[in-house]
Amino acid sequence: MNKRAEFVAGLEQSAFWMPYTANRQFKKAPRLLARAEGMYYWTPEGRKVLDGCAGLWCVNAGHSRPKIVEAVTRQVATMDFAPTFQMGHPIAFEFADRLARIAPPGLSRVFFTNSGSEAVDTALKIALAYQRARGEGQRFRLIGRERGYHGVNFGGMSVGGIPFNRKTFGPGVAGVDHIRHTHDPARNAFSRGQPAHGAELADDLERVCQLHDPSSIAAVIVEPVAGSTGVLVAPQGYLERLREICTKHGILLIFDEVITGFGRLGKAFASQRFGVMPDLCTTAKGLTNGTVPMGAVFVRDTIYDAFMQGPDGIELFHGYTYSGHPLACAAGLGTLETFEEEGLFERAASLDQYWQDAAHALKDARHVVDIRNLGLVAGIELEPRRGAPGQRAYETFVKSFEAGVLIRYTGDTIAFSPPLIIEKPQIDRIFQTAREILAALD
Ligand code: PXG
Repeated sequence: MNKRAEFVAGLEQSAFWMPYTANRQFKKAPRLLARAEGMYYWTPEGRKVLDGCAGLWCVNAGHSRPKIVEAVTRQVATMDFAPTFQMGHPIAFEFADRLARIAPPGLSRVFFTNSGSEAVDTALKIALAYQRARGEGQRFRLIGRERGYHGVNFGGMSVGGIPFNRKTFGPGVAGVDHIRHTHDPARNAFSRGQPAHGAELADDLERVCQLHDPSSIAAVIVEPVAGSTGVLVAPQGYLERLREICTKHGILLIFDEVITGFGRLGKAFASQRFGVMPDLCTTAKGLTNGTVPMGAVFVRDTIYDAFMQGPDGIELFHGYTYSGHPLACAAGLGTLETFEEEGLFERAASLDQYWQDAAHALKDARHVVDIRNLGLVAGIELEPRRGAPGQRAYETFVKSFEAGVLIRYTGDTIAFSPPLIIEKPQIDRIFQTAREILAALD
């Protein structure tokens, strides 16, 4: 047996319980990656694979970039770990201050976590504690949206709106409700960028307010562009309306920018692209270019100030052993430097039109029923195979990997979100590969 065959034969017994994976199916026919650089992965056999989804929507500056590698290498040799509970290390302060400079205006306080899921649960807790700190402790409700994804911890799962992620895990957090999603293919199929129809769907928040009494609601959380449920872009005017309703009722608005943050839409954050400011903003992924796990919650200054006016002592009883981990901060600083030096957010903006045209060129491709896009994100929805929903998108993903292009799929939508360093011929290759695969697919 050669080395790969031996490895694969051992996989079925492997101890690794893989996340969000059909373990038995995967371990019989694994897809493996062994090395990465720039726009590419290499498999253990040395096959080159173009990265059409930035790993998992996180490697925004491309793989193994020198500034980031150097920063992390230097940091691990200098100080591996140091606590941030009643202790500090300069690099955590430096990174937070650097982030504050590119933060959405007014949201210049930063709380560090280790993932997007932790950022979401942290933001929800800050929202509840803030309402209490300002004398509105009766505001205990948290409102999410159908088809929202906010990670997998209990808070994020509860406000999330994906049935499979919820149904086997009990009742979740109390006091949660959901507004309806914005997906409306009957009116909006093949929209380029923000769909024209659906601003009025934000009024569903008024319905929920009337049902529960707005003075019981602490916060609303939404993704400006939902990634995991198939690239659902907020309709024109929708986020503005949501903002208005929240302001009117004293409800905090949280944008979950775990995917949209750090240049994905051609600006540092989606809030800047849309010109709508939330009160809190959750991030992760692109924050450290995926190199070291980290998340961050950006908090409106007035919210931070409310905590700082309380009694002396610990203002927020919350934090993780690894909040502000030195290696993550080093990776983050290297990432910001790379973004800035190479103008990657502007680069993403300049590719916007080309990307959009390349994606929508598949309008006449086989099986395609909708195409959605914004910034360097695109989703192509396929007609489900009869009796086997999701199967067609899954097969497209597998065949695309075999053809040398890594993409994602969710339900019957295939999703694309490349590193922001992508070149135009690589954009062509990603969509051309998808077109050829779809043409040959049942
Ligand atoms: N919020 C949003 C909006 C996300 O997209 C999380 C929170 C959770 O982040 P962590 O770091 O805890 O995973 C996410 C994560 C996909 C895919 O391909 C999307 C995510 C993760 C893995 C795969 O759709 N989003």
